[in-house]
Amino acid sequence: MRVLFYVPDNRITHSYMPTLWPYVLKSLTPPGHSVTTVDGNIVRMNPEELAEFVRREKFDIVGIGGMTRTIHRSYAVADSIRALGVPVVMGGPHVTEEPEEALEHADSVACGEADDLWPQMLKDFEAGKLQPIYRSCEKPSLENYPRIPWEQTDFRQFRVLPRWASKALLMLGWGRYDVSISPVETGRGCPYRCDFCTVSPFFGEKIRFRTNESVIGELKLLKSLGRTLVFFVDDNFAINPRRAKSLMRAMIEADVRIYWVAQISMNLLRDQELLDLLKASGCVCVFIGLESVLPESLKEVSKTFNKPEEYGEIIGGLQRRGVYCVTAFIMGIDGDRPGVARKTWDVVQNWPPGFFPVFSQLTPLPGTPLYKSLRDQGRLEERHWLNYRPYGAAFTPKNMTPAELEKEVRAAWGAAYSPAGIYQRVRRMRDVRFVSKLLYVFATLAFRGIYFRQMTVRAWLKLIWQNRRSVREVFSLRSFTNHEIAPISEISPLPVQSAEPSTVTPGS
Ligand code: B12
Ligand code: SF4
Repeated sequence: MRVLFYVPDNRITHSYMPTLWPYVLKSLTPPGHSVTTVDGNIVRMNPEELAEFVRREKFDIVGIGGMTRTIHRSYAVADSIRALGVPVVMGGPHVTEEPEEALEHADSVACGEADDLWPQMLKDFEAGKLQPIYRSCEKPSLENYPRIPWEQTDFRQFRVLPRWASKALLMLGWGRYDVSISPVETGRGCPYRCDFCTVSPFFGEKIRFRTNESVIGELKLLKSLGRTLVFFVDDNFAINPRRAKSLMRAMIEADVRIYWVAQISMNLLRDQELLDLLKASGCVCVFIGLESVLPESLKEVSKTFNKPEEYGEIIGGLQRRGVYCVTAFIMGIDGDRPGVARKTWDVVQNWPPGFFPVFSQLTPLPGTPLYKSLRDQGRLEERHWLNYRPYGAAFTPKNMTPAELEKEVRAAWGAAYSPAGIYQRVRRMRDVRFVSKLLYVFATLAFRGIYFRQMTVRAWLKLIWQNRRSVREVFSLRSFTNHEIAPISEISPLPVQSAEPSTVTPGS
């Protein structure tokens, strides 16, 4: 059989790393089938062009990803492909919650984790017995996680830097800064059950981990392929601190030395030993869901383990070790009122400067407690995903209008990523050395692109000109003599202790 996996395009951003599910499912595909993956954020095709590609390449079946944000695109391409008579299967968090809706566009839907379902779906398809719905009864153990054949992947598609910049780095002997990101999962599940999040309902509250050996094997493979940065896509990498420490020690012991980023909730980042190990094992950036600086809003979304009064200190603790952070905020929570962007920025701008703030509006995703409660209150735009509007409010906020909410999100991005906002942070990095500063400014401008459209060379040149004060600061003389935030090459391993994994301690 010839299988095509298609990652739907979001029509805004480029893909800077492979999306994991097609690679996991490919490695679980029984021998005798050929699997091709197309990422719509790399190869931009409209539904008709994709259908033409499917016809030309004679695919027998097409698997399409189904997340809420891009589900309208998934359905559009599925309709075009099915019009050719080629069957479509779908999977992912959205269609797991809305299988009936998905079946209006697909022949079959995998609900939940599909590690065990996919081989069965393929077998049934070959036998002409494809079922409409496949549902996993048990969450798959990750003890026997498949080996992903990354050596078969053409990573050149997933560039972060433009080609000329990669070449320039290579010529300057700074090839290690040519960021190339690879996704790796080490565990699934989260016990925290934040109201807006699909992870606990989808992956379950019980956490399952891969073995240290399996993760290290994958990291070594990626390193051998010249990959420079790993994104641990676990939703909370340190959810079991003892296990996280054990894995990081094992990475140090095995001398893996690949830089990595991960998502970790802020309550777990109080642990100084954990922070030391992050640094020692190569962590360069942590994604933290701070959500709000207002305790009343955190309470509304059941995330009171976040303590706003600790945010600055925790970010500082990471930065002292040369670890940057992406701080994610949600606006439109019931505690929020007009002016929330200003309130947030007033707090955030005083934090140690090496962070990248991102803002989104609260989004009711199907299957979450938030979704159910807004629906019960009649405040939900039903099936809002079919009428997708980037950063549009899909519900009626309690203390503002939807338009006011959209304005707040815009104001937050505007404050954080205006030339003045960026310079405010870069200026406070006076004591930081050149490479770190340069990377920070480049990454800041790239993060700006999540909200503001800036895909062309012209847009980037304009951006650089607008931010010339920050650029000047990067190239100032003091940048070449300072070293306060360690550059990412200075990873000094800690003494290695036991690398034995331990049992789960949720909620710690
Ligand atoms: C990495 C990640 C990202 C990366 C994606 C980059 C990339 N190239 O991968 C970044 C940071 C860019 C990102 C962005 C966003 N993300 Co995100 N992200 C994740 C994260 C943490 C990991 C995804 C992953 O690799 N998982 C591991 C794989 C193996 O699991 P999986 O994708 O679910 O696939 C399994 C099954 O679902 C199934 N399956 C999936 N697809 C298919 C298709 C077929 C045909 C079949 C048979 C089976 C199948 O099989 C797989 C194996 O079991 C997940 C949370 C999570 N743990 O999954 C959130 C998650 C997917 N993201 C989410 C959201 C909301 C977003 C954003 C909208 C956030 C925002 N406010 O902007 C954006 C939108 C991105 C876009 N497409 O435009 C939600 C989606 C919920 C939903 N209902 O859709 C999740 C679940 C997190 C959450 N808090 O709820 N994200
Ligand atoms: S801690 Fe993160 S992954 Fe876990 S439920 Fe909350 S938002 Fe989701």
